[in-house]
Amino acid sequence: MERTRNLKLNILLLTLVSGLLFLACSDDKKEMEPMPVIETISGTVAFTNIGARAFVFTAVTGSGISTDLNVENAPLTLKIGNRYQFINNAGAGHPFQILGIGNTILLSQNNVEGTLEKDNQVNYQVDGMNITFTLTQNLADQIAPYICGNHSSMSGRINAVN
Ligand SMILES: [Cu+2]
Repeated sequence: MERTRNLKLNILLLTLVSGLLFLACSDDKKEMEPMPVIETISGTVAFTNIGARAFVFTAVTGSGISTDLNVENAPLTLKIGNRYQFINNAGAGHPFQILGIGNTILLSQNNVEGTLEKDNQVNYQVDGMNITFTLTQNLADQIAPYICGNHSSMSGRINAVN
């Protein structure tokens, strides 16, 4: 009888100790969690098209984003770490894509899935003809031109800056 009780006590103690250890470890893990996902949009850019020849940016608001308005396939400058919304007034016939090095597709407005669309920190969202994403360092490291998913002549440079 005494032995069984001792065994039970030991098991109880072991359970308690391992429980405490687990809690201690979970606390450590909390500090290792990635940065919070950014939801606030810093800057927006609206654009339209000139036939199948060019994208043309028509309006920029907010901060972190700059470009030349009403210029064909103008370069875009985006500050790293900010979240942006692209308003595509060119329509579904001109899906906006952001390419990566070696012409991989990082983000794509059409049914092609870009390699960073599921990235938690990029937090890519499509809302009608608008796309929203965060320019993470990882995305910035890979970023190459923007391009239309249907017309390769509709393309311009993206400069990711600090
Ligand atoms: Cu197009």
